[in-house]
Amino acid sequence: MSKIQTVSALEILDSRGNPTVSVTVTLNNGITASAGVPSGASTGIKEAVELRDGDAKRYGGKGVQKAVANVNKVIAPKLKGKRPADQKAIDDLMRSMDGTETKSKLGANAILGVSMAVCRAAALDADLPLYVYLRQLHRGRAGYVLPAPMMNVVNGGAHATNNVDFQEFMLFPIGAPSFAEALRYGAETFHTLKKLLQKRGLVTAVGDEGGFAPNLKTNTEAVDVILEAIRAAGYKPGNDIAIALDPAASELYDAGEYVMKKSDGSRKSPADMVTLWGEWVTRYPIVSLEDGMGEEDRDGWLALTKALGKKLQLVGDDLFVTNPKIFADGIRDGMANAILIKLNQIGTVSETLETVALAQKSGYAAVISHRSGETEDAFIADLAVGTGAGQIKTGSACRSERIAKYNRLLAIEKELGKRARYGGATFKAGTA
Ligand code: 2PG
Ligand code: MG
Repeated sequence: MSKIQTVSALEILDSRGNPTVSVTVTLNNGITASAGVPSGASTGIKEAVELRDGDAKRYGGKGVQKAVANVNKVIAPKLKGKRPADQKAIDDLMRSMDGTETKSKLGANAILGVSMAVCRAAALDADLPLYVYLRQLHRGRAGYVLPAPMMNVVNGGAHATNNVDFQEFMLFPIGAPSFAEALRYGAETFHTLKKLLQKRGLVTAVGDEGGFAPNLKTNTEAVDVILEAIRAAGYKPGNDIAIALDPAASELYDAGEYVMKKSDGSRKSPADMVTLWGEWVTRYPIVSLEDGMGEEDRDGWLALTKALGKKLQLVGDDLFVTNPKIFADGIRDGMANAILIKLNQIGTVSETLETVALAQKSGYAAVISHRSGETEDAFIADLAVGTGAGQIKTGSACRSERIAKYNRLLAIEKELGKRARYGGATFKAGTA
C-alpha cells in the first residue's frame, strides 16, 4: 500500500512577485507531486490566515519562511507513513494540529499546500487524472461538465492603479458550444478590445489578472467599451457573450456607505447601490454579479438578493469565504444565490469540496476561482471539472498564470471528447 514518505515545502514567488508556498509530496513508491498556493489582494475579513513572516528585511515582510518551516518541521513528521488516499483524515489531522478556526497557527498557506500536493499524489498513485480523482472524492454527479469561463478583461479596484472603482469586468461566453470555443470567443474579444482602447488613446497595459487597466471617465464606460468589443469581434452581447461583474464592494465599504474612492470620491448608501445594480442590469447584458455589496453589509446583501436574486446570479465571495459554516448561515438567511470557491480562503481540499457540495445541495451555483496572486499550478481547472461546478473565474486571455488554467481545461475537454458537456449551455441567471 502506498504511503507518504516525505513532505517538503519551498518559498517560491507568485505572479505579483510576492513569496508563496510550494509543497512537494513523495510516496514510498517514488511517486512525487507538487502544488503552489495562491494569494489574494482584496481578501475577505473571515478568510483563513495566510502566514507571513513580518520580517521587514525580507520581501517587505511578506516572506513565508515560517509557513515553510511549519510544513517541513511540524506537519511532515506527522504525515510520514499516512495513506495519501485518506484526504479527509489528513486534512482533519492538520486542522487539529493547528487548532485554530482560521488556521492561523500553522498558516492556511502551509496547510493548503500540503493538502493539494497530497491530493495530486493520490491521483497519480491511483493512476487517474486529477479531475477524475477529485470527482471521486466529491462523489460527483453524472457526466463531466467543462466550466464556462469568466474572463476578466478590464481590471480596476485593488487589482490596478487606474481610476476604475469596480474590480472586475468579465466576458462570460455562455453561448459558445464548448469550452474551447468559449475561450476563443473570449480571446478574440480581448484582442479586439485592445485595438479599441488603442484607437481611443487609452493605456493597454494590464492589471494583476491580465485585463486592461485604462483610466476611464466613468465605471460604466468599462462595460460600454467591452460591449463594443464583443460586437466588433463578431459576437452578440448577451447571447454569445454575457457580462459578469465583480465590483468587490467590500473594498468600497466605509462606515455604512460605499465610497467611489478611485474615481470621484462620491458616497452611496446601500439602497443607492441596490438601485445602481438594478439600473446596470436593465441596461446591460449582465448575468452574474459577485460581491455587489460589502461583506459587513448583511442588510444590504439581503436587500440586493430580494431585489435582483430572481433574475441575476449573485455570487458571495468575501461574504462566504468558502467556509461551510459561514456559508450555511448565509443560506439560512437567504443571502445571494451563488458562491465563489477559493481553496485558500478555507485552506484544505476537503473543506473546499464540502462547501461546493453544500452549494450544490442547496440550489446555489458554485464558481471555482483563482486569486489575483497566482502560480503556474492549474489545480483549479481540475477542481472545476471534478466538482461539475460549471463555471470558473481565472482571469483574462493573457498572463501565463491565468492561461495555465485555460490550457489545462482545453486538454481535459479533448481527453473527455464526447463525454464533455459545456457548462455555459445550462447556465441560469438567478433563481426564477
Ligand atoms: C476576487 C479575487 C479573484 P483577490 O475578489 O474575486 O479575482 O481577487 O484574489 O484579490 O481576492
Ligand atoms: Mg471577488
